[in-house]
Amino acid sequence: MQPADHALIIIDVQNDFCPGGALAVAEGDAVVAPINAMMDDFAVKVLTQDWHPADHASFAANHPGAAPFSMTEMPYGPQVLWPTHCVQGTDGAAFHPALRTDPADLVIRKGFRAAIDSYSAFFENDHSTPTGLDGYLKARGVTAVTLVGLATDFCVAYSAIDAAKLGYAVTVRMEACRAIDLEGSLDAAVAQMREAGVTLA
Ligand code: VGL
Ligand code: ZN
Repeated sequence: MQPADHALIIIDVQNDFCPGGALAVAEGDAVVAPINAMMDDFAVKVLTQDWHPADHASFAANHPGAAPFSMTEMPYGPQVLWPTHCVQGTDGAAFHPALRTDPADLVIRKGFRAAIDSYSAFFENDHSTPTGLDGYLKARGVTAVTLVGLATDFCVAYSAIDAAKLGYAVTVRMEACRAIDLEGSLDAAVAQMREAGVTLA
């Protein structure tokens, strides 16, 4: 059992990020078994859920002529244009059916504002709009977080770096994560996490 002030944050283990999904991560479903096994070791357990309206600005389909995985400029900076994924209320947005969700204390949804994407569980992609997770964890006396889930190089990495900036002791359990790996994004994310003081286990 981990100390009571140590939370497990399970990032986006949703059907669309698993094989057969709209933005499938290779072996995305391989994270389910290790995550299920870890859950009972943590006093505080949080699930995040990518949760977009159909008109979300991160979808290539909402930018005429734009190809999925191309880049665009948003008011808050560069943004990858993704295949349409995790649309609110769809099966693709649901958690993987084998993921244990009953033990979770909190489900935090992100990316629900049409004009702004949110990779991190703490802040949207403008790096300033909070999701509320920091307040929740601080109110529960959490000082350390372990992150697992999908995808290593986007939502897990952004969440880990934000958590470190917010003062948490941060561990990413790499065996319980899988990456999209878009043009070297995994290597870059690993370097940025190390730079931020994140422990990669
Ligand atoms: C994610 C791209 C778009 C993720 C979410 O969970 O890593 N990646 N939306
Ligand atoms: Zn998304």
